[in-house]
Amino acid sequence: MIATKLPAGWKSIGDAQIVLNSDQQIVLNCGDSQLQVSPLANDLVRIRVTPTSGSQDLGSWAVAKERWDLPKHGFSDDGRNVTIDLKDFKIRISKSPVRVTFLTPEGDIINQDDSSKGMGWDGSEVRVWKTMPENELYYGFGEKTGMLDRRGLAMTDWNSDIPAYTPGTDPLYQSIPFFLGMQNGKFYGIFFDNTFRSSFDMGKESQRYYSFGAEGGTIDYYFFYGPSPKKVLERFTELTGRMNLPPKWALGYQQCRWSYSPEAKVRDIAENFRKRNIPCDVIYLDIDYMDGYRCFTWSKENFPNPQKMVSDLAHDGFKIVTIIDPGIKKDSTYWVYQEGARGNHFVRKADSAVFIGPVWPGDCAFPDFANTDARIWWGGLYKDLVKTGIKGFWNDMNEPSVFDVPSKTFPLDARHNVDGEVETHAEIHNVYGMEMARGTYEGLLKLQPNERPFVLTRAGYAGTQRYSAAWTGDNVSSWEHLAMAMPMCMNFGLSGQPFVGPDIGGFIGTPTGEMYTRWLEYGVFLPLCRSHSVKGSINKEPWAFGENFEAINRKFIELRYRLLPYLYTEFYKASVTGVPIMRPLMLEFPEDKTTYRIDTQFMVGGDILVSPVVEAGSTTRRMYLPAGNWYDFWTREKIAGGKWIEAAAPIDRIPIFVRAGSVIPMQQVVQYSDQAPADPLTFEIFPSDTAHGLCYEDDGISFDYRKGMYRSVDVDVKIEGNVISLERSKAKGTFTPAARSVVFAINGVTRRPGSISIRGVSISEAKTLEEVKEGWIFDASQKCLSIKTMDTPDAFSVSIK
Ligand code: MIG
Repeated sequence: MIATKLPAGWKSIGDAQIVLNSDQQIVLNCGDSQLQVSPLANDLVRIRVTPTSGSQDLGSWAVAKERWDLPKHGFSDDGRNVTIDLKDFKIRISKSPVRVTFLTPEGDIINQDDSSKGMGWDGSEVRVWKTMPENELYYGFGEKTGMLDRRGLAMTDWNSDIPAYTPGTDPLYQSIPFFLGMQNGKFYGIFFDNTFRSSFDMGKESQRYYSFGAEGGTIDYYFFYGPSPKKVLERFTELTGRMNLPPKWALGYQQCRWSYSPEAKVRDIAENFRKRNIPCDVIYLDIDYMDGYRCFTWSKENFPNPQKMVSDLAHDGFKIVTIIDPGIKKDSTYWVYQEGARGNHFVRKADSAVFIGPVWPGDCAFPDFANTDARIWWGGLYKDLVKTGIKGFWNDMNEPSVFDVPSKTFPLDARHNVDGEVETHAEIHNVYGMEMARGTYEGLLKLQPNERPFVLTRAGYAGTQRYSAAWTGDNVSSWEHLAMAMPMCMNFGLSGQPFVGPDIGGFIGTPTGEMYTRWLEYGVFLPLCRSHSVKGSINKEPWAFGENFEAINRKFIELRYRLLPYLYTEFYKASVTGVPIMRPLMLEFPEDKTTYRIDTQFMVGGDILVSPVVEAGSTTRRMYLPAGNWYDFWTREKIAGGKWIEAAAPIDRIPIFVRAGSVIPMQQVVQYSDQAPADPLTFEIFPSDTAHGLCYEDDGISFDYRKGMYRSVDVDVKIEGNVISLERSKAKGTFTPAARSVVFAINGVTRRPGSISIRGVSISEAKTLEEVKEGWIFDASQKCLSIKTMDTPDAFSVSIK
């Protein structure tokens, strides 16, 4: 036996003595402990080590899918090694010492336990050590500051409220113990499902191995094999759940501040948006709308008639989102406190008295969101706000954050009543925020069963995307933060949470007009597009920096609205695949090594590449275009990729490229998402020899799409010599938009067409498309041929000669 070299005090897993193989599980009895290997799919296995004395599997907060159609596995035991064969990979376990190795079907090692350390524990701590190949990179890990690739870094998972965090701050608000490992474009994933304070050391301590572990609980992890990164993410989000399709308005521009108050200020902000023709869907109310920070109340003084205000603003297309914190003011005359106390819904200390800690309202009690009854009670509290017309809810401070105590949170031995089972705060801490968001989400569903909830949470754990969007907390108005928000959001997306964004413009501090505009220019491409700012800061609305910047800000927010059909389609795809909307380049181009460490460029969906400007005073941007052909979104010029370029980036432009071969659905500018239906619906076509795209639509608000009330069409274009043929598929689904036009704008067309026919009938050239129901125009300077017709549900083709 090889001597184990664990840290002093650590005990290694013992040798395997008895091996049992069944359809569900392979169990290796290893002295004091037991190694359980559970294949769940051909590319997914769960690895668990428990004491032989028995430890119940109490279930997981993260796992959404408990029952799997178990794959058939091959099994062999040659005395030294146990080998388990799955279709996509195999697992080899040496018995003495017990070490786990994952291999491709051909026998190449994907990932293996460190030979000298393996798996072990010390008291209540558990840890797994893995060999770290020289050329392996690591992504994901939830919400982390710093760069995209995490190799060489050590990170902790412990939900923490750290305002004005810096690029070195760790941990932050969310804990998602999942990562992707990648060598040469081949990916695996590991999800360490342990809610205790945990840590990942990805080569900081040693370049020879990496490790992950926690201060309690068991070794319990899932191993996913791709090798494609999208396949890993699809499987990971099958396990932990996917974002539900949000209401379409949540994709609009969102304006926040701590705080817009009183009512006159909120109305003034709304008026400014409409007067200035800057599109906006959402205005947030931060903590000052409440009566003394009491959740679920209104300040009578500042908001005397919330119902009237909300309905007036709704009339102008605004949706109001209010903040709700977990801290419930300890006030015997306050109904929420009374109900919580009476219902026994609050977290208790080890001595069983209700835990009281100070936050905004002063001394507070905190709902025990780990308890089903408490969550149901909590969900019901939203009733009056929903009746008032509030459309979404923003759950803050739910790490949980507590003022004036060194730990900034509950005592670790505080007690949560997990439906009869008492668990300590040490175990529940990292899921407290997720369970708050869950209580909110499920409560809203109960109050309005056929309306998609919008919840935004600060804290979370793996799986929070099932209930809520997320933002990256209290960032800073600096170029460093402007740049860092990109890898932060991308790693969030690679951890199962696609609906993310930072406070655009920076929360704390004072951006220059240039910085605010540069931030917004790419902010409009983020899944969550929200400006926010701290109390006492300068104004940070899109018009706050003078007319020149205002005009640019308007143009970019308009661009987001023009792109709504594309963004909504990408949201829909993310809700069914788990592949994020905002993507690092390597997710689309895993074969291209240059993409592996690109932090400040990103893809929106599969087809649009955005290269923000991240420095003051720049007018050009050195950027990487991955292999293939691209179109410059601004000039429509075609350019070959696979190289670094210096792209023009004057203050009113950031480089945006569209992948050749794509079709991007777009629409006219509207002032809010549901102001008017898309008309015309425009398919911007960027051909290579072919082009393909999809447009998904539905009513934008209800769950009827799940019953088939949606409309999805494919557009396929083929170019052969001088002939372009376009096929619009038959519309799928039963959702029927009002009669409208559709425009196909084919870019890169150099020759004026001789004849065009649609549905077999020839159509004529027009002067402008606005005035005709059907016709075409050719813009030689833009190399763009635009064809307009009625958007009928049947399949039809367009032929251009
Ligand atoms: O202790 O509600 O991250 O977005 O504006 C600060 C006031 C509490 C922190 C949030 C921030 C919000 C602020 N909150």
